[in-house]
Parts: sequence; structure tokens; C-alpha cells
Amino acid sequence: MGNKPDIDALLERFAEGNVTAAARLISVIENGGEEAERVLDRIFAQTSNAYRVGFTGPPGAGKSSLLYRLTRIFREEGRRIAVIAVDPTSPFSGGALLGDRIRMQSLSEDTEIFVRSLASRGSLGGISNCTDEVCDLMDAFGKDLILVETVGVGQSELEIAEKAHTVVVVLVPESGDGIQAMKAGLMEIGDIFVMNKCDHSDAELAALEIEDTLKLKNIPAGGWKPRVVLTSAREETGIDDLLRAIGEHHTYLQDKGLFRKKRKQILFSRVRRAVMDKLEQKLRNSETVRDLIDRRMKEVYDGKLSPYQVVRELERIVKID
Ligand SMILES: Nc1nc2c(ncn2[C@@H]2O[C@H](COP(=O)(O)OP(=O)(O)O)[C@@H](O)[C@H]2O)c(=O)[nH]1
Ligand SMILES: [Mg+2]
Repeated sequence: MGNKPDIDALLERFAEGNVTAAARLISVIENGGEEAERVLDRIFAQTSNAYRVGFTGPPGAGKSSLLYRLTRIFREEGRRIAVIAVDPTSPFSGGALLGDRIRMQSLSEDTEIFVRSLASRGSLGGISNCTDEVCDLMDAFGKDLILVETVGVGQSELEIAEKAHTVVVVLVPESGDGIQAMKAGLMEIGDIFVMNKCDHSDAELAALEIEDTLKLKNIPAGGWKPRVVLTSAREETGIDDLLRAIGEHHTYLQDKGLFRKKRKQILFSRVRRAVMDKLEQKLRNSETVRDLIDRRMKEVYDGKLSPYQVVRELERIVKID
């Protein structure tokens, strides 16, 4: 700590497959600023191959438990996996029961699987989280499957749809999750809906409810019909169905040429976000802007200027178009 990391040395070790260097580069990315940008510039050309699957849904639905089950199977298949949790309550970040923590630890002790949790609000420019950037790093590190866990609450979490090729929404029978999911917009973004904890009695009914709701969705001919899968991470049932559904979505994306299209969408939203973040940051730090606001506030307080007149004056100074 304290010392500036030697980025070039880290990148060199990273290129050799050194896990410690990869972990340190994630921290560099999380800290943001010029160094993060330098790392991202350098690794960008090596990205584009990894398949990114996002897992979202309310806290406690069983996302981490399912990821644990899936990861073990993917691992047996020889996939090179990275698991990234952007979930403040995730066992990855130590927020859950001891049992969970030990379980995830056993996963991360397998050096072939890279497990990392991210602060939900870290970031480049301090505005958005840096999931995409960390996914890139893992992609460049040679991982071919990146699993991202995020909490499905709040508008910003819907962003997972802009970051992942496949979105898995994990719900549980209790507490009318279906309706909650609809309200939260999760129905729109899910490619696969998992009704987990089907060891509880009313899971089937809850799954039917989800299917009914999905019927209202306008799916164009040849479009992807979201799958609904019943699982129990605890009793290890339905995991194969979930794997199959993920496999089918992957195949669908490939067959329709959507894989590349999705990548373009992901990149487009990132470029846009990077530009917006940078501009906002610049505006926030700009003395010209601060001076103008300070100078005009008295007139605003006195009712002589409206907020919009101040903005228009600003637009005359800051020329973008
Ligand atoms: N009964 C039952 N409990 C489960 C199941 N899956 C997860 N849990 C439990 O639900 C709690 C929350 O699981 P977790 O995976 O941390 O949920 P997350 O917040 O969505 O990541 C934990 O205590 C798990 O042991 C399941 O299929 N059945
Ligand atoms: Mg979790």
C-alpha cells in the first residue's frame, strides 16, 4: 500500500498468467484515474473472446449458491472461469453467513478460477462501477467464461443487460418475486429465469406465474424465448437444466450472429458512458463552471434569473456542438 504500483511490471507478469498481478491490476482499475486508463488501454486489444453471463436477482435468492454449483461443473468441463461479484451482500465480500463464506473460499482456492468481489460503487471517475473493465481484464487474462453476480435491485442494476451476453435472473418462490421482478424491470432483461429454492413447496406455481408474465412479452419471430428453470442450489437439482438453458442461449447468440452484435452494443454503451463520465467529471471540476454558478446564484435567489437561464449561459461558454 502507499507505493505506486509499477504498471509495466504488473502488466508483464499479468501477460505471463500471474494471478497476483491480475489481482493487483484489478485494484488499479478500481482506483480509477490515469493509471487505470493506462492498464485498460494496454489490455484492450486482447479482449473480445470471453462469454459474459450476468446473474441478477434479489439478495438471498441464491445467486452465489448457484454460481458455486455451476462453476464446479464448468470447471470440470475445462472452462477457464472468472467469477466477479458486484454485490455488497455477497459472500464474496464477506457479507453473508459463515457457511457461505467458507464455501466461496473453497472455490477461490482453486487457482484456475479467479474469484473477485467489487465494491458496488467503485470507480472510474467515481461514478459508475467498473464491472466492464474488470471483465475486460479477465478476458485479456485468458478467461473464456466470465460470470458476474449483481444484486437486482435499483435501476442501475439493470445495466447488467448492457454488460453481459446472457442475463440470468434468479428468483425465489416466497415474497411474490415475480411481481417484484416485473416492477424492477427484470422481466425485460432476463434471458433465463431461475426459480431457485424449489425444495420449497410453491416453486412450481411461482415458475408458472413467471411464464405467464413472459407470455405478455412481445417476442419477434425467431427471437429468443426466455427460459424458466426450476432449481435448488441446496439440493443440487435443476442445475443441469440451467446449464442447458445457458448453452442454448449461447448457441442462439452464435447462430443469429448476435454474439458480435451484442459485443458491439456492449462497447457502444461503454464508449458512451466513458465519454459522459469524463465530461461530467470535467464539468464538476471546472472553475469556469463553478464561477459562473457562484456569480449567478444571487440573481437566482432574487428571482431575477431562472435556473435554465444559467444553463443557457453556460452552454454559450462550454461549446460542445
Ligand atoms: N432452501 C434453499 N436454500 C437455498 C438455496 N439456494 C440458496 N439457499 C440459501 O439461501 C441463502 C442465500 O443464498 P445466496 O447464494 O447467498 O444468495 P444471493 O444473495 O442471491 O447470492 C443462503 O443461506 C443459502 O444457503 C436453495 O436452493 N434452497
Ligand atoms: Mg451473493
